[in-house]
Amino acid sequence: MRLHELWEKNLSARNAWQHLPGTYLSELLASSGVDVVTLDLQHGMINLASAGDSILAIEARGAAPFARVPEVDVAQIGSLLDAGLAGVICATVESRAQAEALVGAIYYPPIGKRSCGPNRALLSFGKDYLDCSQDRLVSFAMIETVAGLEAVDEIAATEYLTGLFIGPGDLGISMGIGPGQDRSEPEFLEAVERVKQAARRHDLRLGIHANTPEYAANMAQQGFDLVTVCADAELVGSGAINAVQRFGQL
Ligand code: 3PY
Ligand code: MG
Repeated sequence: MRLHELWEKNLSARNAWQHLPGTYLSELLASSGVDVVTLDLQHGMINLASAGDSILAIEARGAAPFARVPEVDVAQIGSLLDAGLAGVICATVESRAQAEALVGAIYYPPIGKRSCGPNRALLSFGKDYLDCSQDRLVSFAMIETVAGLEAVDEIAATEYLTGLFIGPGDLGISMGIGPGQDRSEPEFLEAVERVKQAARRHDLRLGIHANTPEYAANMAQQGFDLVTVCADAELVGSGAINAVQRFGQL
């Protein structure tokens, strides 16, 4: 899979964020050249059945299907992975125990506790899926609260966790500097540095959400391995506003 090849070469992967359900939308995003499409099951309008369909569509267009989930729900994560999901980004991880639960939900024994029933994942990854899933499936713990920041070292020390993913909006709110993306407040950049250092110490991948490809590129240059370069709702919304403005007032 392209994602792991990029990471082996220490290149960053480009992520598209999908909030709205639909396989055609998934195909459009995955065909853009991004390496990952993340289905948002926390703040998006995508349910489990729709995510299953989108996983096929994303995979068919050569990108890796990821999902952002609101919490470690073993049943939900298991179903998504059995359908062929390649990576899980779990919101609001604030402790080592939560990070361990995440790893436990994704990987099979003896690493984790995932129940065996890979079904469609065998078609996505091949017959050796059970033996190789620990090398192929990606687990990101989102650091997006002060509590998560305080615990970032113990979270990063979780065995088999792939990486840390910063949620700038929630992190800013939790820090008392308000919501926002693509931020450059000194205290926010300090928090980013703290997450970066923890990831470096424990040899983890680093991800961050961004609202513009320029900010994402800047983060990629600073060593982030997974950066969001676009999101469906913003693309449609800003495209429509742009069209109306260009049409003008008759
Ligand atoms: C945040 O900015 O809080 C996020 O969760 C980004 O998706
Ligand atoms: Mg968030």
